[in-house]
Formats: sequence, structure tokens, C-alpha cells
Amino acid sequence: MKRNIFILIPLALLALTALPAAAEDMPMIMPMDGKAVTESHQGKGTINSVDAKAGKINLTHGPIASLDWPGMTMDFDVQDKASLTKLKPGQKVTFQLIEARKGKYVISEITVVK
Ligand SMILES: [Cu+2]
Repeated sequence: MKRNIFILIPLALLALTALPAAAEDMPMIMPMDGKAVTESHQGKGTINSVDAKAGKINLTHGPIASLDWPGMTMDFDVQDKASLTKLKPGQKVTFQLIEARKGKYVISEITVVK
């Protein structure tokens, strides 16, 4: 019986620490209307400029059918500024957009296409 405690306590601690970590991986946002949104939209584009300090990137992106957006050149805010530090103009990228607040889409993930 004493032995079980030594196994159960670390397991319980592990479960407690693993839960918030798993939740962070999911872009889960509560907009003003209280409705949970987890939907993300995938885009492809080419980098025109990067402002890592401001957390902004300018992309020329192709059409994003799930948002009914045509292709265009525009600035995006990025959730994680650190994700911009290695990005350079001219690189082709894929990215995920989430609606940070109504009508405001921000990049939640960005990956260079090789
Ligand atoms: Cu756009």
C-alpha cells in the first residue's frame, strides 16, 4: 500500500502539469459573445517584410477559401513574436490564421516552405 502512494502522487502531478500544456497547443479563444472558437484557416504566401519587434509580417497570400478571401498583400499580427525572428523577405510560407476578435485575424503558426 505504501508503494502505491509513491507511484500515484507523481502520476497525479504529471496529469496536473500535462493538462495546461495540452490546452496551450489549441488556439482557443473566447470572443466577446462568449462563444468558443477553435477554427483556424490555412494560407500560403510569400514574405514581403518582417517586423519582429512589433510582431508584424507583411505577406502576399493566395486565396483563403475557408475565409472567402481573395489573394492579396497585407499586414498580419502574429501571436508569437518569436516565431518571426528567423523569417526573411522572399521566403515562401504556410500559415494558420485564427480570429483573435471579431473580424481580426492573426497568425497563430507560420512555417517556411522548403
Ligand atoms: Cu489578406
